[in-house]
This record gives sequence, C-alpha cells and structure tokens, in this order.
Amino acid sequence: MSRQRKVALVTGITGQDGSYLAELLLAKGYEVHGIKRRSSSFNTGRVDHLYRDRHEPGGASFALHYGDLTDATNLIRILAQVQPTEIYNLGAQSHVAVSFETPEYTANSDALGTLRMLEAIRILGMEKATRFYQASTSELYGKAQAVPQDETTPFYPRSPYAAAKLYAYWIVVNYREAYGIHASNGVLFNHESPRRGETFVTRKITRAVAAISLGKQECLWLGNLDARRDWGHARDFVEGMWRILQQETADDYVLATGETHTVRHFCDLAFGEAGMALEWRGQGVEEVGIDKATGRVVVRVDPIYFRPTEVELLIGNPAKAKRVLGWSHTVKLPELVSEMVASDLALMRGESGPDDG
Ligand code: NDP
Ligand code: GDR
Repeated sequence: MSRQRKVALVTGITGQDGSYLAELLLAKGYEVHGIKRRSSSFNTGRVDHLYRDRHEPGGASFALHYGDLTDATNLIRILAQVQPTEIYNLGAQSHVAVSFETPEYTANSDALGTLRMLEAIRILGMEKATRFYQASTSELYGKAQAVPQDETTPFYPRSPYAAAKLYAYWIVVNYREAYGIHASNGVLFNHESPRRGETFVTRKITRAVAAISLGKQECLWLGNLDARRDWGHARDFVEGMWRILQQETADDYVLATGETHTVRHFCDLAFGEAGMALEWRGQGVEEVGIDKATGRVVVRVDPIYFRPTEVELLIGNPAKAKRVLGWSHTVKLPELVSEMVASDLALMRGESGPDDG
C-alpha cells in the first residue's frame, strides 16, 4: 500500500469528533475530505473555521461533499472521486436515548452505513489502497460483564444504538478477515469537549451551569444521576484514532481514561466551576441538588430522561492502546469540565462563537 499520498475521507466531519480530527489531519499535512448532510439550516458550524479560499495556497486541502450513510451510490461516487488513503467512519445517529425513538433509522445509518462504506471499498477494488477506521463504542459493553472493560470483555448492547454499533463492529472484523482490508475498530469510551452536542449529558450540564449562573435558567432537569461514565477529552481521542490507522496491521483498540465518575459528580464539578457548591438531598426521582450558598434547588430529576434499558457503569482499560499505540489521555476530568463551563459561559455572554472552544 502506498503511504505517499495522505488523503483522508471523514464521515461525520460536522460532528464533535469529526471537527477535531479534521484539524489534526490538516496539521499533519493531509488533504481532508468530509461528508456533510444536506440540512435546511447550517450544520457546518464546527468546521467552518477550516475553510479557506480554494485559490489560496493550501486552500484545496479541505473539501466537503454532500452525502449520507444511507445512500450507497453516493458513497461509492465520493470514494471513487476522492480515492482516500484513510477513511474515518465517524458518521452516525450517535444519541443513545434518541435511538429508542428512531431504531430503524439508527440501524440504517450506524449498522448498514458501515457496511455500505466497506462494500464501496470492495466494489471499487480499493481493498489495498485505503485504511478504514470504525467509530466503535463502549456502549457495546452495555450491561457490563466485567470491570474494567478491555478488548476481551464480552459485549451486551442495551440500546438500538449499541445493537447497530455491534453489527458495525463485527462487519469491520469480518471484512478485515475476509478481504484483507486494513480495517480497525476504535472502541472509544465517552469523550467530551466544548463542541459536544448540546443534548449529551455533559454539555447539557455545562450549558445549564452557565445559564443558571447568568440568571437565564432556573433549574437543570436530568435523568439517571447514578450512571457512571469514563469521560475523556475528544481532542485526545481523535489522536488515538489516527494512531490506530498508522499501524502496519489492523486491529481493535479500547481508548479510555481508566477512571469512572457519576453524572452527579460531573454536576458537582461543573457547578463548582461557577462558584456553586451543591448539596444532594432525597433519593430517586425526589433527589435534588441544592446550591448551598442560596438554598436554591438547581438540579432536579425528571424520569422522562430515564432510558428503557440503561448502561449503569463504564470504565475502560486502555492498556493495549498504551502499549501498542503509545496513546494515553492527557486531559483529566476537572480540566475538561473547567474548559466546557468556561466555553459555555463565554458563548452565553456572547463573547465567542461555537467553534472557539
Ligand atoms: P456527533 O453526534 O457529534 O456527530 C455525528 C456525525 O455524524 C455528524 O457529523 C452527523 O451529521 C453525522 N451523521 C449522522 N447521521 C448521518 C448519516 N445518516 N449520514 C452521514 N452522516 C451522518 O458524534 P461524535 O462526534 O460525538 O461521535 C463520532 C462517532 O463516534 C459516532 O459514530 C459516535 O457514535 C461514535 N462514538 C462517540 C463517542 C463519544 O463519546 N463522543 C464514544 C464512542 C463512539 P450532522 O452534523 O448533520 O448531524
Ligand atoms: P451516552 O451519553 O449515552 O453515554 O452515549 P449521554 O451523555 O447521552 O449519557 C450519559 C449518561 O448520562 C445519563 N443521563 C443523561 N443523559 C442525557 N443525554 N440527558 C440527561 O438529561 C441525562 N441524565 C442522566 C444517561 O442516562 C447516561 O447513563 C455517548 C454517545 O456519545 C454515544 O454515541 C457513545 O457511543 C457513548 O457515549 C460512548
């Protein structure tokens, strides 16, 4: 396989990870192509800063193509046109709770979408010409069969999202074994940033902290406060994705921080960033978070946010990634929370745009 050309194709480039990955690849001298979906409103806010006039020096190194993972002919055409040497399949309906509402669409984009990308490689005879990264997830462990979870831990998906990603994981393994495609899974634990989608719990919390502290919101309504997650910074994790594709042999890797914390603890840290110390009272749906200084209830539980089946505890063991890839996270949770709250405060004060994070 020629490693001279450095041309990357990123699905999901308009998402959190896609935007950080595009920055990383451009900095490494790649020509970066991304697939964006047609939308009735602007959806490129996270990557707009990467555009340059294509007539300027280096201006042709970043390009977006309209497309969708549910549209096979479109994917084949883009692959044929771009001839990527590396493909990062980050596109997905990525919200676990939403997948219970849209299970068929989630399966179509997340499971079959991955198959369509792999088939496009095969149809075009690009098996030896490109490497493939699949955005697999710690949600595969679901009802965790062991703690901490590593590459050998059995999967037990707990949502339509996780079931779709399970298919994607195994079809990647199968195409690697059947056709010799350099295809790898990164089994990534939760990673966040100021660019995190607004309805994931971390960003929902940091936005609410900013709004409450500026007097624009009364209270934050959440679901399961006891859920435990292994949260890292997205910028660290896209570095891991790139390292996975630089290996001579394709393989599957867990990327995680190795620490786990409850949603409640994340709230403690986030409200603390805005000078509010929380006291927790009550239990279950009656539990509330009270700002100790003022006695105001700033967090409440609404069962509408409970999931039909929940993933209670995730904690990853990234030892293989450390050993083989030389990868480990650099940003600890307090630093991540601090960056997210500061960014949301600046956004809400109108001091910065959504991509300044
Ligand atoms: P986001 O939800 O921020 O981004 C998802 C991206 O996929 C967006 O660009 C979105 O486009 C695009 N997309 C959605 N549906 C389609 C479709 N049918 N066809 C083409 N593109 C589509 O996710 P993240 O950046 O956080 O995650 C990236 C990937 O990694 C996802 O596959 C996710 O499931 C997976 N993952 C994420 C983890 C995390 O903690 N962030 C952990 C483990 C895995 P649009 O902007 O138009 O909506
Ligand atoms: P997750 O992320 O499901 O882990 O999937 P999310 O932030 O949505 O939930 C984390 C945990 O917080 C609990 N929770 C709430 N979640 C949301 N969204 N909103 C709430 O109000 C709320 N209250 C409590 C959830 O029940 C859950 O336990 C993310 C996505 O990025 C996936 O694409 C990715 O694969 C996994 O991380 C790893």
